[in-house]
Amino acid sequence: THPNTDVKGKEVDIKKEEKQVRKFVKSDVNAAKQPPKPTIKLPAGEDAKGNLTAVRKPGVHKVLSLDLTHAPRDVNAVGQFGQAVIVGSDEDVEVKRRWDEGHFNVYLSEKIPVDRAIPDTRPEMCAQNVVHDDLPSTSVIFCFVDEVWSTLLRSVHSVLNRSPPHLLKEIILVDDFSTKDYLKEQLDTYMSQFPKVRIIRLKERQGLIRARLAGAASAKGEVLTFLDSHVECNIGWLEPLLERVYMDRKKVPCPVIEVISDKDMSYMLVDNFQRGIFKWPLVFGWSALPDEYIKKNNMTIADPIRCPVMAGGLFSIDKKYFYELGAYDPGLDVWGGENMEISFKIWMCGGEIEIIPCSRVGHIFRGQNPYKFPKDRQKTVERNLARVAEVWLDEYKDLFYGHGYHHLLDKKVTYIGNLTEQIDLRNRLKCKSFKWYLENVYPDMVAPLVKAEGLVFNRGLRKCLSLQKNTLSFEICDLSKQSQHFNYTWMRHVRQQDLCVSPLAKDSGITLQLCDNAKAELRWFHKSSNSALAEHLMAEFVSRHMCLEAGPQGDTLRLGPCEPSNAFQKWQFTHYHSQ
Ligand code: LR7
Ligand code: MN
Repeated sequence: THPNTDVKGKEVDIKKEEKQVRKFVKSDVNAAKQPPKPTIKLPAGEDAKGNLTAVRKPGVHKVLSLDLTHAPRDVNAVGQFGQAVIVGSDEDVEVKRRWDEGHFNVYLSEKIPVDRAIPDTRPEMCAQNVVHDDLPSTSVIFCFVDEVWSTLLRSVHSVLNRSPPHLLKEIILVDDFSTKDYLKEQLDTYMSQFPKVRIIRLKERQGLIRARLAGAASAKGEVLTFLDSHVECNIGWLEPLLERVYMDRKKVPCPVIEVISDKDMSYMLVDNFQRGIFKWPLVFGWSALPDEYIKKNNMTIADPIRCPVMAGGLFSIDKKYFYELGAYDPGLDVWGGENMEISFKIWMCGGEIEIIPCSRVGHIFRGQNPYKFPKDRQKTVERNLARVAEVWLDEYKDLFYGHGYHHLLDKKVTYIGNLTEQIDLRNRLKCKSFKWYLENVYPDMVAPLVKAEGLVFNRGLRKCLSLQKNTLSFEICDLSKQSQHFNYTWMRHVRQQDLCVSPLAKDSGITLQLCDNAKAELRWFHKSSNSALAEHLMAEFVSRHMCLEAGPQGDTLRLGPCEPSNAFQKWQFTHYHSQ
């Protein structure tokens, strides 16, 4: 017998209950700020909506659109149905006092039932969708460090209450060496009432990446489903995810991540057609699908959305496939960058990432991480990102370093650790290039390999820089002469082939050196407009106030104290790709 039958009677009541309150606030959290651009190419065997053109097997049923909570709901409880709660001003002190425990309204969260109802925010057609009867089962993995009691429980209850039992193999809680007492025996005792819940305790702080790996290693389900430990899974969230994996084991589906307010704990709807993207230097963000793309492909709000990168915390993946991909780089520490790593890996090595609008999970977005980083937070995250850039970005890694991470190059080798295994893995899997990824998965990404190029025109002299026989000089500008062509790179090099324009340390002369990313003295600040020293080439490393300057006779090239209006210090490249 299918679980659909024994709970069917309940379905009606609960639906009615949830319809009582449906007040959603359009959220501008993470709203798209980028103007939409080109189209995304489709893989073979799939239509524009991401539906596979091949059907798998007969034996389907309607998505189980129900909340399996059998206990009668306390309709008078605060926060019920995902409503906002206004805390009385007399309680403000308590709210403030407890805020830092989780960097959200911990005080209020405690007053809200751990199994509260939330509004069914799926597009209407989702409830009519069919899924296969023989979907694979999943292990749901929550890793946490010092998570707030009420939100951890609410996360677990939402999975227990809204997942078809036959598909939920187990819930694995990986305690990443929490320091809070309530997360010890008290948590064991509480969870012992649920046979499906298992707790794994790490003996030292591993960070979320290795904590997830520990959870995955002991998972018994065919599919792994990772979730953050402060979420609420919505009605019918699981089946649409598993359906995608079942149809194609290389699909990695993510739910729509909705917003649970950190202040009033209300459950808020997010905009439709949002996909995960990144900007330089590998910063995650959301961006709406281009309108033309939606129209051209006749997309409805319920169709899967192909995603260049995932947010990181919430996704399902075929367990075997996860390991075929080499799981996560275990050298990533604590927090950050792992979503970029797994996203590039999935796309470049033959898989796909999708957001499934019929699957929705609320997440508390916090202003700060509420737990301590064993080392400096900034350093940890940038080190993780540098590992990802070194392994996956090919020649485009310059764009990563060029957007504010030059300093990582100075001591790269010792700083970011050994990458041999990750590079071997990429070769073994015969993954495609990052260029392929940009062209096929994220064509609207702007990724010029140099910042500027062409002739280097000096405004005062009205001549161009030329490099002949290892010597720099000035000539009448002539685009047809290769000797006058230079690049201004992301490393901030003024470069022709392997040679870089370099200040001489001793006098204020200029020389040429073999380009070397690790040599900070080869870096020149240059902005073509919008700065006090527009068009200047500033030798930051030598002195903050020294600029490249042509002699009025065109016979010298030297460093001089920067002067905003000195035309002999103004240099212009023929073409600028980026500012
Ligand atoms: O050392 C740690 N050990 C842990 O177990 C640090 C964290 N954790 C746990 C933590 O308790 C939580 O359950 O790991 C989970 C994620 O940590 P958060 O909630 O502090 O992360 P986040 O929500 O701020 O950040 C997003 O990016 C992270 C790092 O790259 C992870 O991928 C998170 O899972 C991810 N969260 C989401 O994708 C939810 C939507 C956010 C957006 C956009
Ligand atoms: Mn989170």
